Amino acid sequence: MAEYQNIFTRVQVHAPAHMGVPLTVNPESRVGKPFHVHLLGLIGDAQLGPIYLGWFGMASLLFGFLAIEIIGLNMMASVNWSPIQFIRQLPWLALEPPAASYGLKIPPLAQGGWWLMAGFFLTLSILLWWVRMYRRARALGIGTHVAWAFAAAIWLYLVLGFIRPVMMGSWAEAVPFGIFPHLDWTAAFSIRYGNLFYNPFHMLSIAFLYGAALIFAMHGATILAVTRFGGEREIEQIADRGTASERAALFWRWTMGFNATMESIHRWGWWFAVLCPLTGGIGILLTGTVVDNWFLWAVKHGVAPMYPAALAPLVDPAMALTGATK
Ligand code: 07D
Ligand code: 07D
Repeated sequence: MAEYQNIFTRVQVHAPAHMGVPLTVNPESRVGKPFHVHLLGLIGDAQLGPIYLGWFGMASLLFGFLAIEIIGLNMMASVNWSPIQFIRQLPWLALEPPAASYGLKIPPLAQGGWWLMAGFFLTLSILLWWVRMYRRARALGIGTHVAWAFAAAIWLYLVLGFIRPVMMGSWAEAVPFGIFPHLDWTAAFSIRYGNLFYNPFHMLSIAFLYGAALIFAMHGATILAVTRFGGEREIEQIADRGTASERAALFWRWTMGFNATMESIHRWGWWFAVLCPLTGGIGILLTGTVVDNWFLWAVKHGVAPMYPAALAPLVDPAMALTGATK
């Protein structure tokens, strides 16, 4: 039995490198002499290269490098240019957005200007990478599903760092760059807006996050379970009956009465993954713009119970504010 508990890919193709379909436009962009790496073959295709180096990809890498460079040098400056402290404290270091007093104005470099510049370059880099994915898919004559799934993640990223801060009128609302600092921001954001757990779009986002993990676990496990019948060769399996694909389907029909198909399971996976950041972005966009306190919102709509009157009457702190802060 143990031989079928396959963790690593067990079959590696040892054949002359495959150059891929001929390119009609920019054939010179596909560069590098391909070679085989055994270790890569354990987790994927053993052949490395050739890679497509188009202008969008190159520009994306350049702007991405600029962004990381700005973030890294600012972090380095924050530890007095000590390489040892930089490594030791890296998870805690940050490049913070400007203070609220600057609103949406361009602040001096050391007061958040570097943050704005790094964010600009990072966004440019991400958008250019999206264009690369879209154009490579079109060049191959395949669907653009990967690009649109990536776009869903970019939507959440843009809401967090650009769209919502602009709607709130301040860059200070945006996420800082840094490993733990961005977690501190996430926790502070939840508390400031009355506990994000009561945001129904956060609930939806979590359901799709867990759902995507569950669906991928079920699909990955099912396919691995039928590799002894050649189940990973999906194309033949869709057409041929009485084979791995059918056993996989029957397993689920027997255990839960219903089964996905070779086609539909991938639609389930795509939609759950895409809906996670899509609903999440809606939830973040509503926070502070439409709803100021998700707990009080939930009480009002009968989702959460009000604390007993005996425990001090609950007042939204934001409601008690007067003057400019309100
Ligand atoms: C496995 C694909 C590979 C990608 C990796 C991430 C960088 C950042 C930059 C030091 C699954 C590469 C990381 C390039 C280095 C600097 C300045 C994807 C895989 C390995 N987060 N987050 C992480 C980002 C937000 C949250 C880890 C990015 C929101 C929580 C990593 C963004 C909120 C936890 C990271 C972003 C939030 C994390 C692992 C952008 C709400 C964790 C990520 C651009 C959504 C976990 C210390 C991972 C952790 C974690 C990156 C946004 C919450 C550093 C790039 C603002 C609660 N986040 N995050 O594996 O260990 O993703 O944190 O929006 O617990 Mg985050
Ligand atoms: C971040 C999309 C952007 C990323 C891009 C990638 C690079 C690097 C480099 C490959 C992830 C760019 C890549 C630049 C490439 C290399 C090397 C997607 C991103 C474009 N929450 N929460 C979510 C849970 C709490 C809070 C979503 C769980 C608390 C905030 C998710 C719990 C508080 C936000 C989720 C929990 C809180 C979220 C993220 C449990 C903190 C968000 C989905 C069990 C105290 C975000 C609506 C996602 C959101 C979000 C899960 C608890 C705060 C479902 C399971 C109550 C502020 N939370 N959360 O896809 O959308 O992220 O909320 O407690 O902003 Mg939460």
